[in-house]
Amino acid sequence: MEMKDIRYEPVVDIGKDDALLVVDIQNDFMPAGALPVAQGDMIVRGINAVMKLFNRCGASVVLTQDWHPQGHHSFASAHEGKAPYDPYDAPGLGPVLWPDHCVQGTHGADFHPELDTDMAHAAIRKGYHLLIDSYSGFFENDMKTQTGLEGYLRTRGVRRVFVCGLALDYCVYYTASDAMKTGFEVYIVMDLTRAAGSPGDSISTAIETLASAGVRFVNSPEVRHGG
Ligand code: VGL
Ligand code: ZN
Repeated sequence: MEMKDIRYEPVVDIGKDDALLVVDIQNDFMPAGALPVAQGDMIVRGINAVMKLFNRCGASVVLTQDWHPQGHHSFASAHEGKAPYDPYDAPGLGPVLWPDHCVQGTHGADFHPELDTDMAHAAIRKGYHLLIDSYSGFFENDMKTQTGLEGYLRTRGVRRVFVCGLALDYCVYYTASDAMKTGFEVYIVMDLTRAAGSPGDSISTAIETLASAGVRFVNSPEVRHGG
């Protein structure tokens, strides 16, 4: 399934039991960053606008932040003879290794300077265990260690989550699919996401898997105030 085959929802009205998840809008995922996502900077203004909309609607806004210790095992540099984007498969890691990125306390791990973080009610950090990655905002890649996001959303009465941010084929993908598994209704705000595109089929695999899991797709102009 390709991007052009996606069926988009008509207007979606936002209310109190909705949450916007803004995934990994951090310097290292920007075009000049360590793990660049093409056009990653082009979605920041649109995300600010939709965060504002969710605030006006009484809905929740949560940021996620990739937050690795130095020497994290998702980094190629932690493995003898490996280069960034080399295939790698180990429990909680892979399918590829990454350049060093989003190291705790560095500029690369900071949110994009133009992201209006004042509009967020909470931020969830992930990927801070040395030996295991966490693409999803909900679970680490061992598929059982919780970040606490599910509890946060549940205790606030959230039923639907809207996911935007970076990267569509990794952290957005895993966040959306774990949100489905956890029992939320899930929408991806497609115009406010961009993909890493590595390996080559990662984008089509992601959207196909999400669509067949029941995830819905929408664009931000169709996301409106419920009134
Ligand atoms: C991500 C690769 C490694 C992401 C994070 O935010 O999509 N991708 N760490
Ligand atoms: Zn990472």
